[in-house]
Amino acid sequence: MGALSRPEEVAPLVKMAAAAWRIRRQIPPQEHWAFAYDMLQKVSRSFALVIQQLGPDLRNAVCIFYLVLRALDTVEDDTGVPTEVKLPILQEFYRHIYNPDWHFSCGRGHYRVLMDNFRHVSIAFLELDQGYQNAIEEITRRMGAGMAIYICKEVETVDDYNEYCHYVAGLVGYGLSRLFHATGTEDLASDQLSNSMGLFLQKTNIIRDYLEDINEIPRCRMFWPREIWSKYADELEDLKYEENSERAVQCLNDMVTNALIHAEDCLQYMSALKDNANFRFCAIPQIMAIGTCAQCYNNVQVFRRVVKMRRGKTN
Ligand code: D61
Ligand code: MG
Repeated sequence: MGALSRPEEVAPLVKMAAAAWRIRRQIPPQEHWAFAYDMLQKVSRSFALVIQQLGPDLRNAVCIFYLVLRALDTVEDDTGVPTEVKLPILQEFYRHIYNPDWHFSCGRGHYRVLMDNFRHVSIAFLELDQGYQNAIEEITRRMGAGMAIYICKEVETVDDYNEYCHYVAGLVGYGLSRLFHATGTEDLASDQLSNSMGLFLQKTNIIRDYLEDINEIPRCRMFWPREIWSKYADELEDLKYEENSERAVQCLNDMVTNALIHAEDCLQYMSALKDNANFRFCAIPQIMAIGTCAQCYNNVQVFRRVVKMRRGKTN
C-alpha cells in the first residue's frame, strides 16, 4: 500500500527500480561475483543501491568491503556465540578473508547464508587490486579489535559512545576515503571528516533502534550512553514507559543533538568530493540519516514503535 496512497512517492520509486535494472547487467559473470551482489541486496536494504551506482572498479571493491564488514558484524551481533569463541574470530577476521577455506557459521537468515558461503567473498576479495585489499584488510583488523573490546565493555560515557561508533562506523569512513583515493578520482579526506561520516550514520541508527534493541530477547547490548540517559532516568528501559514520556523525549532530543554535532563535518566531507557517483553514494545515506533525525526529534513514538523512513521518501 504505502507508496500508492502517496502519488508523489511513485515517480522516485519507479526511478529507483529502473536504476536497479540497469545496474543488474553490469555484474561480473563468475559465480562468486553473482553471489556477492545477490547477498549485498539481501543483507543491505540501505546500501545496496548506492553501492551499485558507483563506478565499475570502485563498485566491486566497496561491495566486498561491505560484505566483509557485514560478516564481521554478524559475528559481533550473534549473542549465541560464547565470548571465548567470539573474541579470537573478531580479532583474526582480517586474516580469514585471505583464506577461501575458512568459514564460521553464525547469524540467522540471509546473514547465515553469507557466513556459510563466505568463500565466495574471499575469492572475490583476492581478485581486487592490492591497494583495495590493503585498505579492506587494515580496516577489518582495526574494527575487529575494537568490537572485541566492546564485547566485554559497556558504553558508559560519551567518549565510549564516540569510540564504539568509531570502531563500527567511523573506520568504514576511513576505508571508503582510502578506496576513493585509490581510484585516483578523489583527494584523501582527513580522518576527522571521514570518521564523522560514519558517526552520524551510526548514531542515527542507535537512536532510531532504541525500542528494537531494548525489547530484544535475550537483551543484547544497549548503545545509548549512560552519561546521557542517566540525566533523565534511573534505568534506560524506564524511558519506554508512558509515565516517563516527558523525560524520555528530553533524553531523545539530547541524543539527536549529540548526533547533529557531526553534520557540519559531513557537509564539509561531501563538498570536497569530485566524482558525481561518489557524491551520490555518500549523500544518499546522509540524507536518510538527517531525515531520520528530523523524524525522531521530539517524537515520543521512538519509544512506542519503530520509526523508519519510507523508501519513496528517500529519493
Ligand atoms: C560514505 C558512505 C557510506 C558510509 C560512510 C561514508 C561512512 C561510514 C559508513 C557508511 C558506515 C555506516 C554504518 C551505519 C550502519 N550501521 C551498521 O551497519 C552497524 O554495523 C556496523 C558494523 C558493520 C559496518 C558495515 C558497513 C556498513 C555500511 C557500509 C560498509 C560497511 C561498507 C561500505 C559502504 C557502507 C549495525 O548493523 C546492524 C545491521 O544493520 O544489521 C550494528 O550492528 O550496529
Ligand atoms: Mg554490530
